Amino acid sequence: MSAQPCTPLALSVFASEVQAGLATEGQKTLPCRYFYDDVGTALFQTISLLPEYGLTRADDRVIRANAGELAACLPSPVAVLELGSGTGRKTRWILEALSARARVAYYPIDVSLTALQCCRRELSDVAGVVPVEASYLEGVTRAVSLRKPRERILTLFLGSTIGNFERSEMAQFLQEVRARLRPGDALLLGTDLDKSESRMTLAYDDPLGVTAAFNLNLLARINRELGGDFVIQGFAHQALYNRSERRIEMHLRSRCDQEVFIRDAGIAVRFRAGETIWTESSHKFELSEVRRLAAHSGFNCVRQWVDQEWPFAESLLIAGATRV
Ligand code: AVJ
Repeated sequence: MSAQPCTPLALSVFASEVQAGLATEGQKTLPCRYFYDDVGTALFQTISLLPEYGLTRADDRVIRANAGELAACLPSPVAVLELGSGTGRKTRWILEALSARARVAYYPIDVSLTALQCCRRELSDVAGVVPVEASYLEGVTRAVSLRKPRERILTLFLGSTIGNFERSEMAQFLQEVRARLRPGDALLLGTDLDKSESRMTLAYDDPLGVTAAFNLNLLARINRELGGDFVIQGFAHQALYNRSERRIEMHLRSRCDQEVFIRDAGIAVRFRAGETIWTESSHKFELSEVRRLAAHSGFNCVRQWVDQEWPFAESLLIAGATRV
């Protein structure tokens, strides 16, 4: 999770992605990656405390309950990599279980320096923390280059972040991770499972409006960092469950006909009343689907642990002998 403001180079990437997503015919979009500036990160942390949003607590519970069994599945020594480490809270259970056998190296990978500093502060007592400030794949490349002889790698991809990818892009991304690993290395993948529609829509449209603020912050961030003039009250948060795609879609719906200028993206954008910006997809999974996804990405799924209170799965994938 991040804590920008963007550096000048990253800012021009942000500007061009905003331009590409909004200055277009048809459905307007914005990448969900940009939710996580300091304000968005704090709002997401609040979401994870809401009774309606059980995902983060379920992730934490399954890991905590099964960390010992997970460690028993892996030979020693192990180096742990984490994609999008955030504050590293759930990671403590895994590092503790592994470090009962041997000292563990932990490479949190995040684009946010604030998140990495937090990880180092929180986890230095249980592991040798080596922060890697990079995108996911670049970070994996860098971390594996520091591998010690005989060391196995366990990569963590938790919190159902994989659910934010398009389904067609999930296997492709995991293949890229697999290509950087060796046979026998492991990937622990957290996925939110399908549940009743009412539970899911409430989780993404909570009565306090925290998720609405999280979604709308994307427009406020464009105003702050790219010189936009969005009137925030002119848009409404919307969370829809798409049953055939098995995903929650978050949108920002224009309440009226309006035009918005975004100085640093060099665009003027017209909205019709009711028109939306699609900001996030949060895919939900079946257990068998995760096993299939693993197989298509060059991994074998050897264990799956599920939280009963809030259906959520942790799947342990082992890199196979051949890449795909
Ligand atoms: C960060 C992937 C866990 O998709 O559920 C929370 C982000 N979006 N509420 C998710 C989010 C709306 C979230 N993850």
